[in-house]
Amino acid sequence: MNMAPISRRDTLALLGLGGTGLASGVLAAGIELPFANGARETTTAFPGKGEMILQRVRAPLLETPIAAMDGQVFTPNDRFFVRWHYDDIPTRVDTRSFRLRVGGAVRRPLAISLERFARLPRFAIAAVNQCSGNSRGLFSPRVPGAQWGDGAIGNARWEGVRLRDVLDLAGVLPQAVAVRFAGLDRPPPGAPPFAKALSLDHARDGEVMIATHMNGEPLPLLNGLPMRLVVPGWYSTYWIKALDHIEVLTGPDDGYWMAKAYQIPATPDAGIAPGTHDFAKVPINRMVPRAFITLLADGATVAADSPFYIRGLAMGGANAVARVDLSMDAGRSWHRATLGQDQGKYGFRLWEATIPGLKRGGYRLWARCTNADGDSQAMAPIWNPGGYMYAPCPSIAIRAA
Ligand SMILES: Nc1nc2c(c(=O)[nH]1)N[C@H]1C(S)=C(S)[C@@H](COP(=O)(O)O)O[C@H]1N2
Ligand SMILES: [Mo]
Repeated sequence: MNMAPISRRDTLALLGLGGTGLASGVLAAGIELPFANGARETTTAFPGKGEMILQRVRAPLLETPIAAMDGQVFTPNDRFFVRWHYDDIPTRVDTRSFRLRVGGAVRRPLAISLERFARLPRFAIAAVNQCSGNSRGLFSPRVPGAQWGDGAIGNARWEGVRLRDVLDLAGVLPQAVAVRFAGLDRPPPGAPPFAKALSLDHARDGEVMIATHMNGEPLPLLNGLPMRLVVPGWYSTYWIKALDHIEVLTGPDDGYWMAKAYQIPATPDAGIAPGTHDFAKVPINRMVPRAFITLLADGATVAADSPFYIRGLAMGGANAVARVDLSMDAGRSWHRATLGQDQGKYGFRLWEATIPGLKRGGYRLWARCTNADGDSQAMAPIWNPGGYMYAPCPSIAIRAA
C-alpha cells in the first residue's frame, strides 16, 4: 500500500495548535455565516488543509467554505471538513506498529497490520460524509452545539476494504447482533471513549467499508489516517476515524455515544415542537435528501432581462438523487434542473440551470432535491433539540438590476 508518511512539519504543526498557537498568525481572514453571530475566522494553519472556516481549535472543528465545493462533485481533501469530539487526537500514526484489532464475539480475534490490510480485496465507493449537526446554526430557536453553516459536509471516493470481508476473516459467532467501532483518540479522564455501533446486518451489507484512501490519496491525518469507517447514506457520527478497534457484540451497544448522544425524535419526520419533553427517541441513522446552491450567493445581483446561469450540488441521502427542481414562487411551481453525471448514488450530483431573464426587482430562488425513494425536502426546517438533520429547501435572494 502506498501510505504516504506524515511529514514531520505537519505533525509539529498539529501539536503546536494549543491555546497559544492562535496568537501567532494562525488566522488568515474572515467569513460571515448566514445566522446571528455568524462571523468566523478562516485558517490555513492545520496540516493537510487549505483555507477552512475555524469553528474551534481544540478539538478541531473546521468547516468547508461553500465556494470550495462549487462546480465539482468530489470535495478536495485539503478543503474537506474536520470534526473531532475529544482534544486527545492522533497527531502522528506509526504505520509499522499500527494494528486494526477485531475482537468480541468472533472465532479468531485479529490484529491486522497495514501491510496485511492492503492485501485484502479492494473496494471503492463515492459517498457524502455529513455531520449530523451540519447547518445547525440555521435552526430557530437556536440549538446548542457547533454552530455550523452548510459546510460540515463533503463527498469523496473512498477506497479500502469491505467491512464484511474483515468480519469474515475473524469469523463472527452466531450469537452476534452488533458491531462497535472506536479509534485512536482518547477521552478525558472519566469520559466514555467515542465509540459507535451498527447492527450486524448493516455492518455486513457489502457497502459499509474501511477506507485508507480518499480521492486517490491516503486519508489526511485530520480525516482519520490510517483508516476510517465509511457508512454510505448514514450521518458521519458513525464514520469512526483512525479506526483501530472493532468489537463484535452479542447485544445492542448501550454505551453513552449510542444510547444517550446523537438521538433524534422517533417521529416520522424526526421533528418535534420546541420545548417538548419526554418523547421517544432513536439513534440518528440515514441521511435525508438535500440540495445546495453553490454558484450564486444569497443577495446576488444579476443583469435584468438577460438569462443567468446557476448551479449547485445535491445528495439523495439514503438513496440516489432522482431530480432537483427550482422554484421562483416559493414552491407553487417547480422547474427541473439539469443533472450532471451520476458518480455513485451516495455521492453528490451536480445540478445546473439557466434562468430566463428577470425584470428589474427582487426575487427568491428555491431548490429542492428528491431521491429515488420519492423522499424530498420540506420548505421549512424540521426542528429537533439536537439540531440534527437540517434539510429544508435552500433559497437565495436575487436582485435583477
Ligand atoms: N475517532 C473518531 N471518529 C469520528 C469522530 C470522533 O470524534 N472520533 N467524530 C465523528 C463525527 S461526529 C463526524 S461529523 C465525522 C467527521 O469526519 P471528518 O472529520 O473526516 O470530516 O467523524 C466522525 N468520526
Ligand atoms: Mo458529527
